[in-house]
Amino acid sequence: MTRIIKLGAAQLGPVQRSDSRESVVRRLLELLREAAVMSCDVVVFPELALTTFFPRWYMEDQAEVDSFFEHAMPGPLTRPLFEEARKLGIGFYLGYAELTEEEGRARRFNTSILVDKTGTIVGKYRKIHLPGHAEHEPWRRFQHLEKRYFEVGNLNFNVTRAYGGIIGMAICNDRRWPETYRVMGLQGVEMILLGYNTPVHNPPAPVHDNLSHFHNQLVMQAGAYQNGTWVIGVAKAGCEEGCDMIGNSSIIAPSGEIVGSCTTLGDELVVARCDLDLCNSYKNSVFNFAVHRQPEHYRMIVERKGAILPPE
Ligand code: CDV
Repeated sequence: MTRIIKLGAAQLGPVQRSDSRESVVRRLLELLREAAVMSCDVVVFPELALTTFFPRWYMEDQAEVDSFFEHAMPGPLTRPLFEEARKLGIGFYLGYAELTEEEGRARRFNTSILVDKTGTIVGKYRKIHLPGHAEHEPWRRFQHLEKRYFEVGNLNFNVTRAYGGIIGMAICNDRRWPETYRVMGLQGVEMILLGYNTPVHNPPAPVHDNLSHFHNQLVMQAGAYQNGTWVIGVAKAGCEEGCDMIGNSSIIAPSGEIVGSCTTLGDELVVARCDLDLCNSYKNSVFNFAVHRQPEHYRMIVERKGAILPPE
């Protein structure tokens, strides 16, 4: 029996600072309904899908920062998404800024959730690889203050049994790190869902700017192939508050091939029938970890933050 997930990659065009949450949720609902008409099982929305990418601004007023965060999920403005999902019998992945009370204090994470067809949250992930910087750097054309506004995620790279398969989540910069895929690959992941906000311009390394699309696809295609998993990468794209962001939302098969991708920089749905059993031909052959992976034969390398210790 084949295990098919009909997957909708729901790219969003820009969300401006003046756009209300209500208006963004209306756009998400429209994409959700379009996906339901196409018989999708699950729809993937981008990272921080409910607001503009606010880490591009330096803000000192915590109340202002917190206005970009969700204090509950679902909350009053996002509940319609969950209700519509239940009504249509379709699930979704959603990225948002999470403000929560844990260990007796307010904590802020760049978070994604996986919601099943009954509108129930069945998985949660908090971004681990937070790019950018923590202090104001006025020399930049725009800031990237994720290290200021979020804590590093504390939920590991776990996988969830959902939609008849083994599903993992990651967020944006995580996709550039091989360990993201491998940690989930070692848990048998069959489909990794991830949203991103990626500016074309990279202030610390502008020579990479013309490679931003290539690097986006390179990392996701390699992660898919090397772990025999589907990878779904979904952008918030276009010109947001003067900052150009890449699109190219893609559905990538375990072969590493792109089987569907967005062609615009706006709200756009791309759909593919994803056969989870395609993972097996990679997991059982060239990437049969139990048979061919040789971790016990590597020289033990001890990693320190930012440096690899030389071998003894
Ligand atoms: N939102 C992100 O994590 N963006 C990073 C940028 C800063 C390079 C990314 O990896 O796409």
